[in-house]
Amino acid sequence: MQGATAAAGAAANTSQGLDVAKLRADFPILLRTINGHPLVYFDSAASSQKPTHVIQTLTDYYERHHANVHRGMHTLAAEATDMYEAVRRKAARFIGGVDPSTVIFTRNATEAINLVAYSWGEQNISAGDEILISVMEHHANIVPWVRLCEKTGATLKTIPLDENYGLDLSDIDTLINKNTKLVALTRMSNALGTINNLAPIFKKAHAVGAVTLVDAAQSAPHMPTDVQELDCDFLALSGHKALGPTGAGILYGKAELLDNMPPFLGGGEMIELVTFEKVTYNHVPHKFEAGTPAIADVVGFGAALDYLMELGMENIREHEKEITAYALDKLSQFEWLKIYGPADVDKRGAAVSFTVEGAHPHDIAQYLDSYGFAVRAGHHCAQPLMKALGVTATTRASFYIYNTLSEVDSMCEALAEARDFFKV
Ligand code: C6P
Repeated sequence: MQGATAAAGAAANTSQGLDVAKLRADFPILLRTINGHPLVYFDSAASSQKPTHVIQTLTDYYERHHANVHRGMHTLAAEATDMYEAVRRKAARFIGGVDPSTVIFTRNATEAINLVAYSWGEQNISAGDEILISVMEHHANIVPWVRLCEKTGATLKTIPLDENYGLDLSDIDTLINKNTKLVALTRMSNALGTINNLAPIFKKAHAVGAVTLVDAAQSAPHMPTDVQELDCDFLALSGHKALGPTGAGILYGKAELLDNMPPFLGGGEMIELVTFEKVTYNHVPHKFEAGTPAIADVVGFGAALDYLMELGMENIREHEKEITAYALDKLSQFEWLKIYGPADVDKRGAAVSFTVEGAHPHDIAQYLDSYGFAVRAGHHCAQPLMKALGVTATTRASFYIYNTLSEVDSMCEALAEARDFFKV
């Protein structure tokens, strides 16, 4: 591949509001070479890379402040507790300025959705009820509901895809009916990039008394999030996709729902009074944070939120629109490549899935890796979606704040070479 690695390494585009060349220096991993080529990290939808600010915050926490939270009377315990609780306030601001007590720390979006399925679901769902999701959901927003339906005798319904890889809402007034108890939808598909306009759907859900949940795992790291604007009752996200460490995510829930839900896990910290006969519970959010939490990861997540809010979520969205539009334009010039996802960047985020005629998506990913490109290939934990698309897998390039147009150019060169290599 001619000159592609140098172009990828140089990577100095500035888009409105983001000084990409400058911020790339904050990500030490971008200095790595992979198979002799500069790393081009196009797998942020799976997990983003971490800026020095986050890495140093983790180190500083462990070197200077670590103790268990909410338990000790000593200075370090107070410091750790203050740092941990400060992140709750930050996260509350990040999702639209909610009451911090409505923000629960979980390990990730998966755990947040499961918390709702167990705690809210088992109390509120019974035989005859309906839960509505969509065909484009990640397994994290499918499996907990399938399991809940198996346990309770409720029925799982799905919103199909339309021809533009959006939600087909033509039957929405049938799909949302008096039996609907929960509507749980992704704001952005990890495998199509589609951004869903959820508020009108949630309005219909609320009109029949249903509860609404947003899977914001893919949207929250990439665009502004406002739970009031989304009109949702629950929202789940993962910190590790938003520059934070693995091990810290959040569940937001409306106070009246959280107050009335039983705990998810039992143990230390979530109780008020324990006897062998009876247990009473701590108030929200502690009722849902049994055991020692991932304190350092939460503190690191706070540093990631600072970094993102400093850049500005609108600026991040604009940068990603620019790079996605560029990638879609370049990729759509290959007649042997098929893109799965909306063509309109106003309706999609920065995860671009595609297949190359005559080559398996895994082979394409491996070929790209030989030139230092990290992309994901597979079903993207969205097997029902793959079935609806009529494929078993796609290759996915997903972009974030540190990616540049020249990196996209390089990938396109490598793809053209891969096509020649695999062509029969
Ligand atoms: N998607 C991807 O490569 P966790 O694993 O809990 O942090 O996130 C789960 C999850 C939930 N919803 C959506 C829309 C997601 O994309 C993901 C994670 C990664 O696409 C890993 S499978």
